[in-house]
Amino acid sequence: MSKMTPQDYMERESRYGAHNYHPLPVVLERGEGVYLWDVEGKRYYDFLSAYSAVNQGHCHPKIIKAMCEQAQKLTLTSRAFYNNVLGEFEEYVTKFFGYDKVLPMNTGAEADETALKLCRRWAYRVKGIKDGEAKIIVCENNFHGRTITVISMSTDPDSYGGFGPYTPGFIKIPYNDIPALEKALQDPNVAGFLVEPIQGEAGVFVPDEGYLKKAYDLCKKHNVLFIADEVQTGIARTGKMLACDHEGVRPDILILGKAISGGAMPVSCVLADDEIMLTIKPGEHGSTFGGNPLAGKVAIAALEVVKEEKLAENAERLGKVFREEMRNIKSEIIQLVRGKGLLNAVVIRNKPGKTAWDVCLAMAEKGVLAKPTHGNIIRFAPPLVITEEQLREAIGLIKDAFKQFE
Ligand code: IF1
Repeated sequence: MSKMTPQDYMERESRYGAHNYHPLPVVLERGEGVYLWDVEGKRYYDFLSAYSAVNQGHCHPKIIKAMCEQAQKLTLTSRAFYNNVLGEFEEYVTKFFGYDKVLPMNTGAEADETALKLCRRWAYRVKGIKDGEAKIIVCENNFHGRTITVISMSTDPDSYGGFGPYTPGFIKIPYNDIPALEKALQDPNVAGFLVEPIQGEAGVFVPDEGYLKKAYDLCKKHNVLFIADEVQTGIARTGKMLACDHEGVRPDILILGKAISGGAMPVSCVLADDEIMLTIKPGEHGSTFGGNPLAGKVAIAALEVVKEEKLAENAERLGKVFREEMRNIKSEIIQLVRGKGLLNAVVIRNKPGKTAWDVCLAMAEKGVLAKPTHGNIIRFAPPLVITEEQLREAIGLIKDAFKQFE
């Protein structure tokens, strides 16, 4: 059998796999730290980090060691029985983020669904809203996952189109709009406000300074739960452990995923205090893999890495370097650069042959991987372990790619 070409890999995926993605034509085989190598041995800087799941860098030795050790002992018991790791993870993660309790799940969407169920249950059992009448406020251009209820909150036809009928009970308001939130909160049946502290998928929309705090205070005034989806913005990505930390906001329900496992395996969770968390009784929610021992050990290691390697501080410092350097690029196709920490985006003035996709292809050629969102926005999110030297080398390659479009 002759060696497979990249084309062979891509054609095999097309033949046997669903066509629910349109990847960049790069076939990756190995990752280490900020680097990825394709099947032909070409090295790339990873500037997507699997959509911020690999904040600790690819195959971090500490995380992989924890994973391998546990994998040889016990991977899954289900929650039908206790195990010796789940409690260790629960204690570690609740103390790490400062909440009474955690409900462990696997994917971000499952964690968002769990948060919605907790919010509705709290509405009926604690706030006293009539059963079945609870409403949850969400923002336009949100992204919280791909399940039917989650896309029922979406305003993006690519996310919700052709998948109806939809789950009722959501009020959609503009993002970063306090008066709109205040108006929506007049409805006594509102139980929660679900928001991304920065809208990642929408194109790294950073709200006005003070937006999160004002929103939080308004929710408290109306006895409404402030629910932060930090699946993408959490775990040091924006220069603080949580994006809400930039404004000193402590969400009533905190949703985490992605980098809580360092990208080694799917781990997500929801954190809340007892008044909210204990409204779900035994047998009323769960998941086969949620809280499995392997996930627990991996997540503890992944969170230890964030602290030990001061990833938030690194993201804060190098994010400023990145935005300054990108803003110095004189290019007619760069409309603006925005972001926080190492979650950044460049908005492209798409022209024929000079689209964000073309730029991403050119950057891949130069050895930097990033992918456009919404057609003209390129998200730049390298692993948070990146050094200044590596960042500056990558920026040089990015600048070279942009030069092709002058
Ligand atoms: C895809 C987007 C990013 C998320 C937030 C929950 C979830 C996500 C804030 C759900 C997931 C992923 C999903 C992935 C691509 C990626 C993505 F472009 F889709 F929107 F990052 F921006 N909350 N985001 O960002 O977590 O169930 O995927 O574990 O679906 O294409 P998940």
